[in-house]
Amino acid sequence: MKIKLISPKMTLRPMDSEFKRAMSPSLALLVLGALTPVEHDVTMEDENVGKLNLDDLPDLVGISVNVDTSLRAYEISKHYRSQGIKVILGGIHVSANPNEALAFADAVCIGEAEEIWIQILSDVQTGDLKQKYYNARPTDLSLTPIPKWDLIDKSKYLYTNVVVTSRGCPFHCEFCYNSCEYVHHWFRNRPIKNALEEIRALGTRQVMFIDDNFIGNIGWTKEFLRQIRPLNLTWHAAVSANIVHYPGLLDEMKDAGCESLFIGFETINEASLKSAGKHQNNVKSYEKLIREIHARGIMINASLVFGFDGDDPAVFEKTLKWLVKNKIETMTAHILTPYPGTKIYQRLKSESRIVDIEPAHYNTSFAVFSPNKMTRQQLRRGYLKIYRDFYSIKNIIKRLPDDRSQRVPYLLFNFVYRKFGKIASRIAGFGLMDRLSKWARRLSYGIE
Ligand code: B12
Ligand code: SF4
Repeated sequence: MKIKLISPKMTLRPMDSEFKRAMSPSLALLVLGALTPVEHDVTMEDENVGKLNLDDLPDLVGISVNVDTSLRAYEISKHYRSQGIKVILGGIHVSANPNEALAFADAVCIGEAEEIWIQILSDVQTGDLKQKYYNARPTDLSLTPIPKWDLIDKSKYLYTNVVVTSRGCPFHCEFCYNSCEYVHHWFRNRPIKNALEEIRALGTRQVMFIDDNFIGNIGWTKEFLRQIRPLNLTWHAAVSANIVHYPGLLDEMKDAGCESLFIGFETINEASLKSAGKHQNNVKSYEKLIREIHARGIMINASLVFGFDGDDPAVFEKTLKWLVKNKIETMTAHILTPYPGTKIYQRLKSESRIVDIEPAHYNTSFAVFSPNKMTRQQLRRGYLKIYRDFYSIKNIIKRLPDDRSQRVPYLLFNFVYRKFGKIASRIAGFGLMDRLSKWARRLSYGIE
């Protein structure tokens, strides 16, 4: 069979550049490619880095869908189905909202695909495609294959060194898709030897771990760190703020090559944290955590959310001061967004507070609900302003890391990716993305 896998074009927030779309290919589709038996002819097209060829006639089309790409995915699906081609949709948004998605496709995959993809392909071949595919148990992650990287043109992406070592998260914050009931979210790690094999196959010494929570099982993380140390990698990962209780783990991370950590601080407002059910975070220990991380020469990407029930318009100025004072190297901010299927969606819906249902607005840069202590306009304006202010030249200079070894990657990210990202990404174009990132790595860490 001819199988075509598609990643629909994502929406950009006002502060985003084409770098966002070219950041990395869909790992989900590369995994599906790897799961596909060799007798099939599998291809992948990513609308984020080029135009889709919609004139072809594959036997099966598979599309990976997030909430903000859902309308485009449904459009693409409609096009193929009008020609009698079978379309299956999967991914986070479809898994959380299978009935909605099924109205636009022949079949949907709810949750992980590893244990059901072969069955789906065989059902297409025998003309017996079911409407819903759902793996009743959490996937055994030893079955996750090495992604089929040769499906894509690597030159079009900034990062083709992304690795997942786990699925799920031990926590279930109200606003996160990990709060959805649809499928198994409990935390699982891959066998260490599989993750190591994947890293070696990448052929690079710089790796981005894109797990929800790299420290979901600290025993596993410690053993993994011990085993990657001899590889002399530099790497980046996302961890929960409870890492403050494990200073020894931070030492081991630095020894194993950690350069930066993405941390979901979410808010410096205690009442807001409580309202989000984020009990593992403690605002009082945030500054200690930052000191511990910086002391080890690791940079911080602070993830923040604005619009919690405890937030009023003063939250933006307070947070900006806090970020600058603590010399946070990079910030990723979001307007609280009730993704359909999450606990917060159910709550805000029951309170009749969801006022914008345009899926393309669910990319965390729109106030799609009525906030508690400010207007939607105040929330959006404050969010746009904190981005502008945080990445102003004055504040980039004020936040310059004390650790000299971090200054080059710091300046590259702040200026080339954020401040002048729109121009820089246009100059780089899609064909030069990998060269740009190799150049950045060489300048920052002396490796490719
Ligand atoms: C890497 C990543 C990114 C990368 C995306 C790179 C890319 N081209 O895909 C970047 C940094 C660019 C990014 C951007 C954004 N992201 Co993001 N991202 C992730 C992250 C951390 C990992 C995704 C991943 O690759 N997982 C590994 C793969 C193997 O697992 P998987 O996707 O679940 O796929 C499995 C199944 O779902 C299924 N499957 C998936 N697709 C398909 C398709 C078919 C046909 C089938 C059969 C099966 C199937 O099979 C796979 C194997 O089992 C997730 C968090 C997470 N844990 O999923 C957030 C996440 C997907 N992102 C999210 C968000 C909100 C965004 C942004 C809007 C953020 C922003 N404010 O700009 C943008 C928009 C992105 C977009 N529209 O696609 C949300 C999505 C919420 C939602 N309900 O849609 C998530 C869940 C994070 C979160 N906790 O909120 N992101
Ligand atoms: S700690 Fe992060 S990944 Fe885990 S449930 Fe909370 S927001 Fe989601």
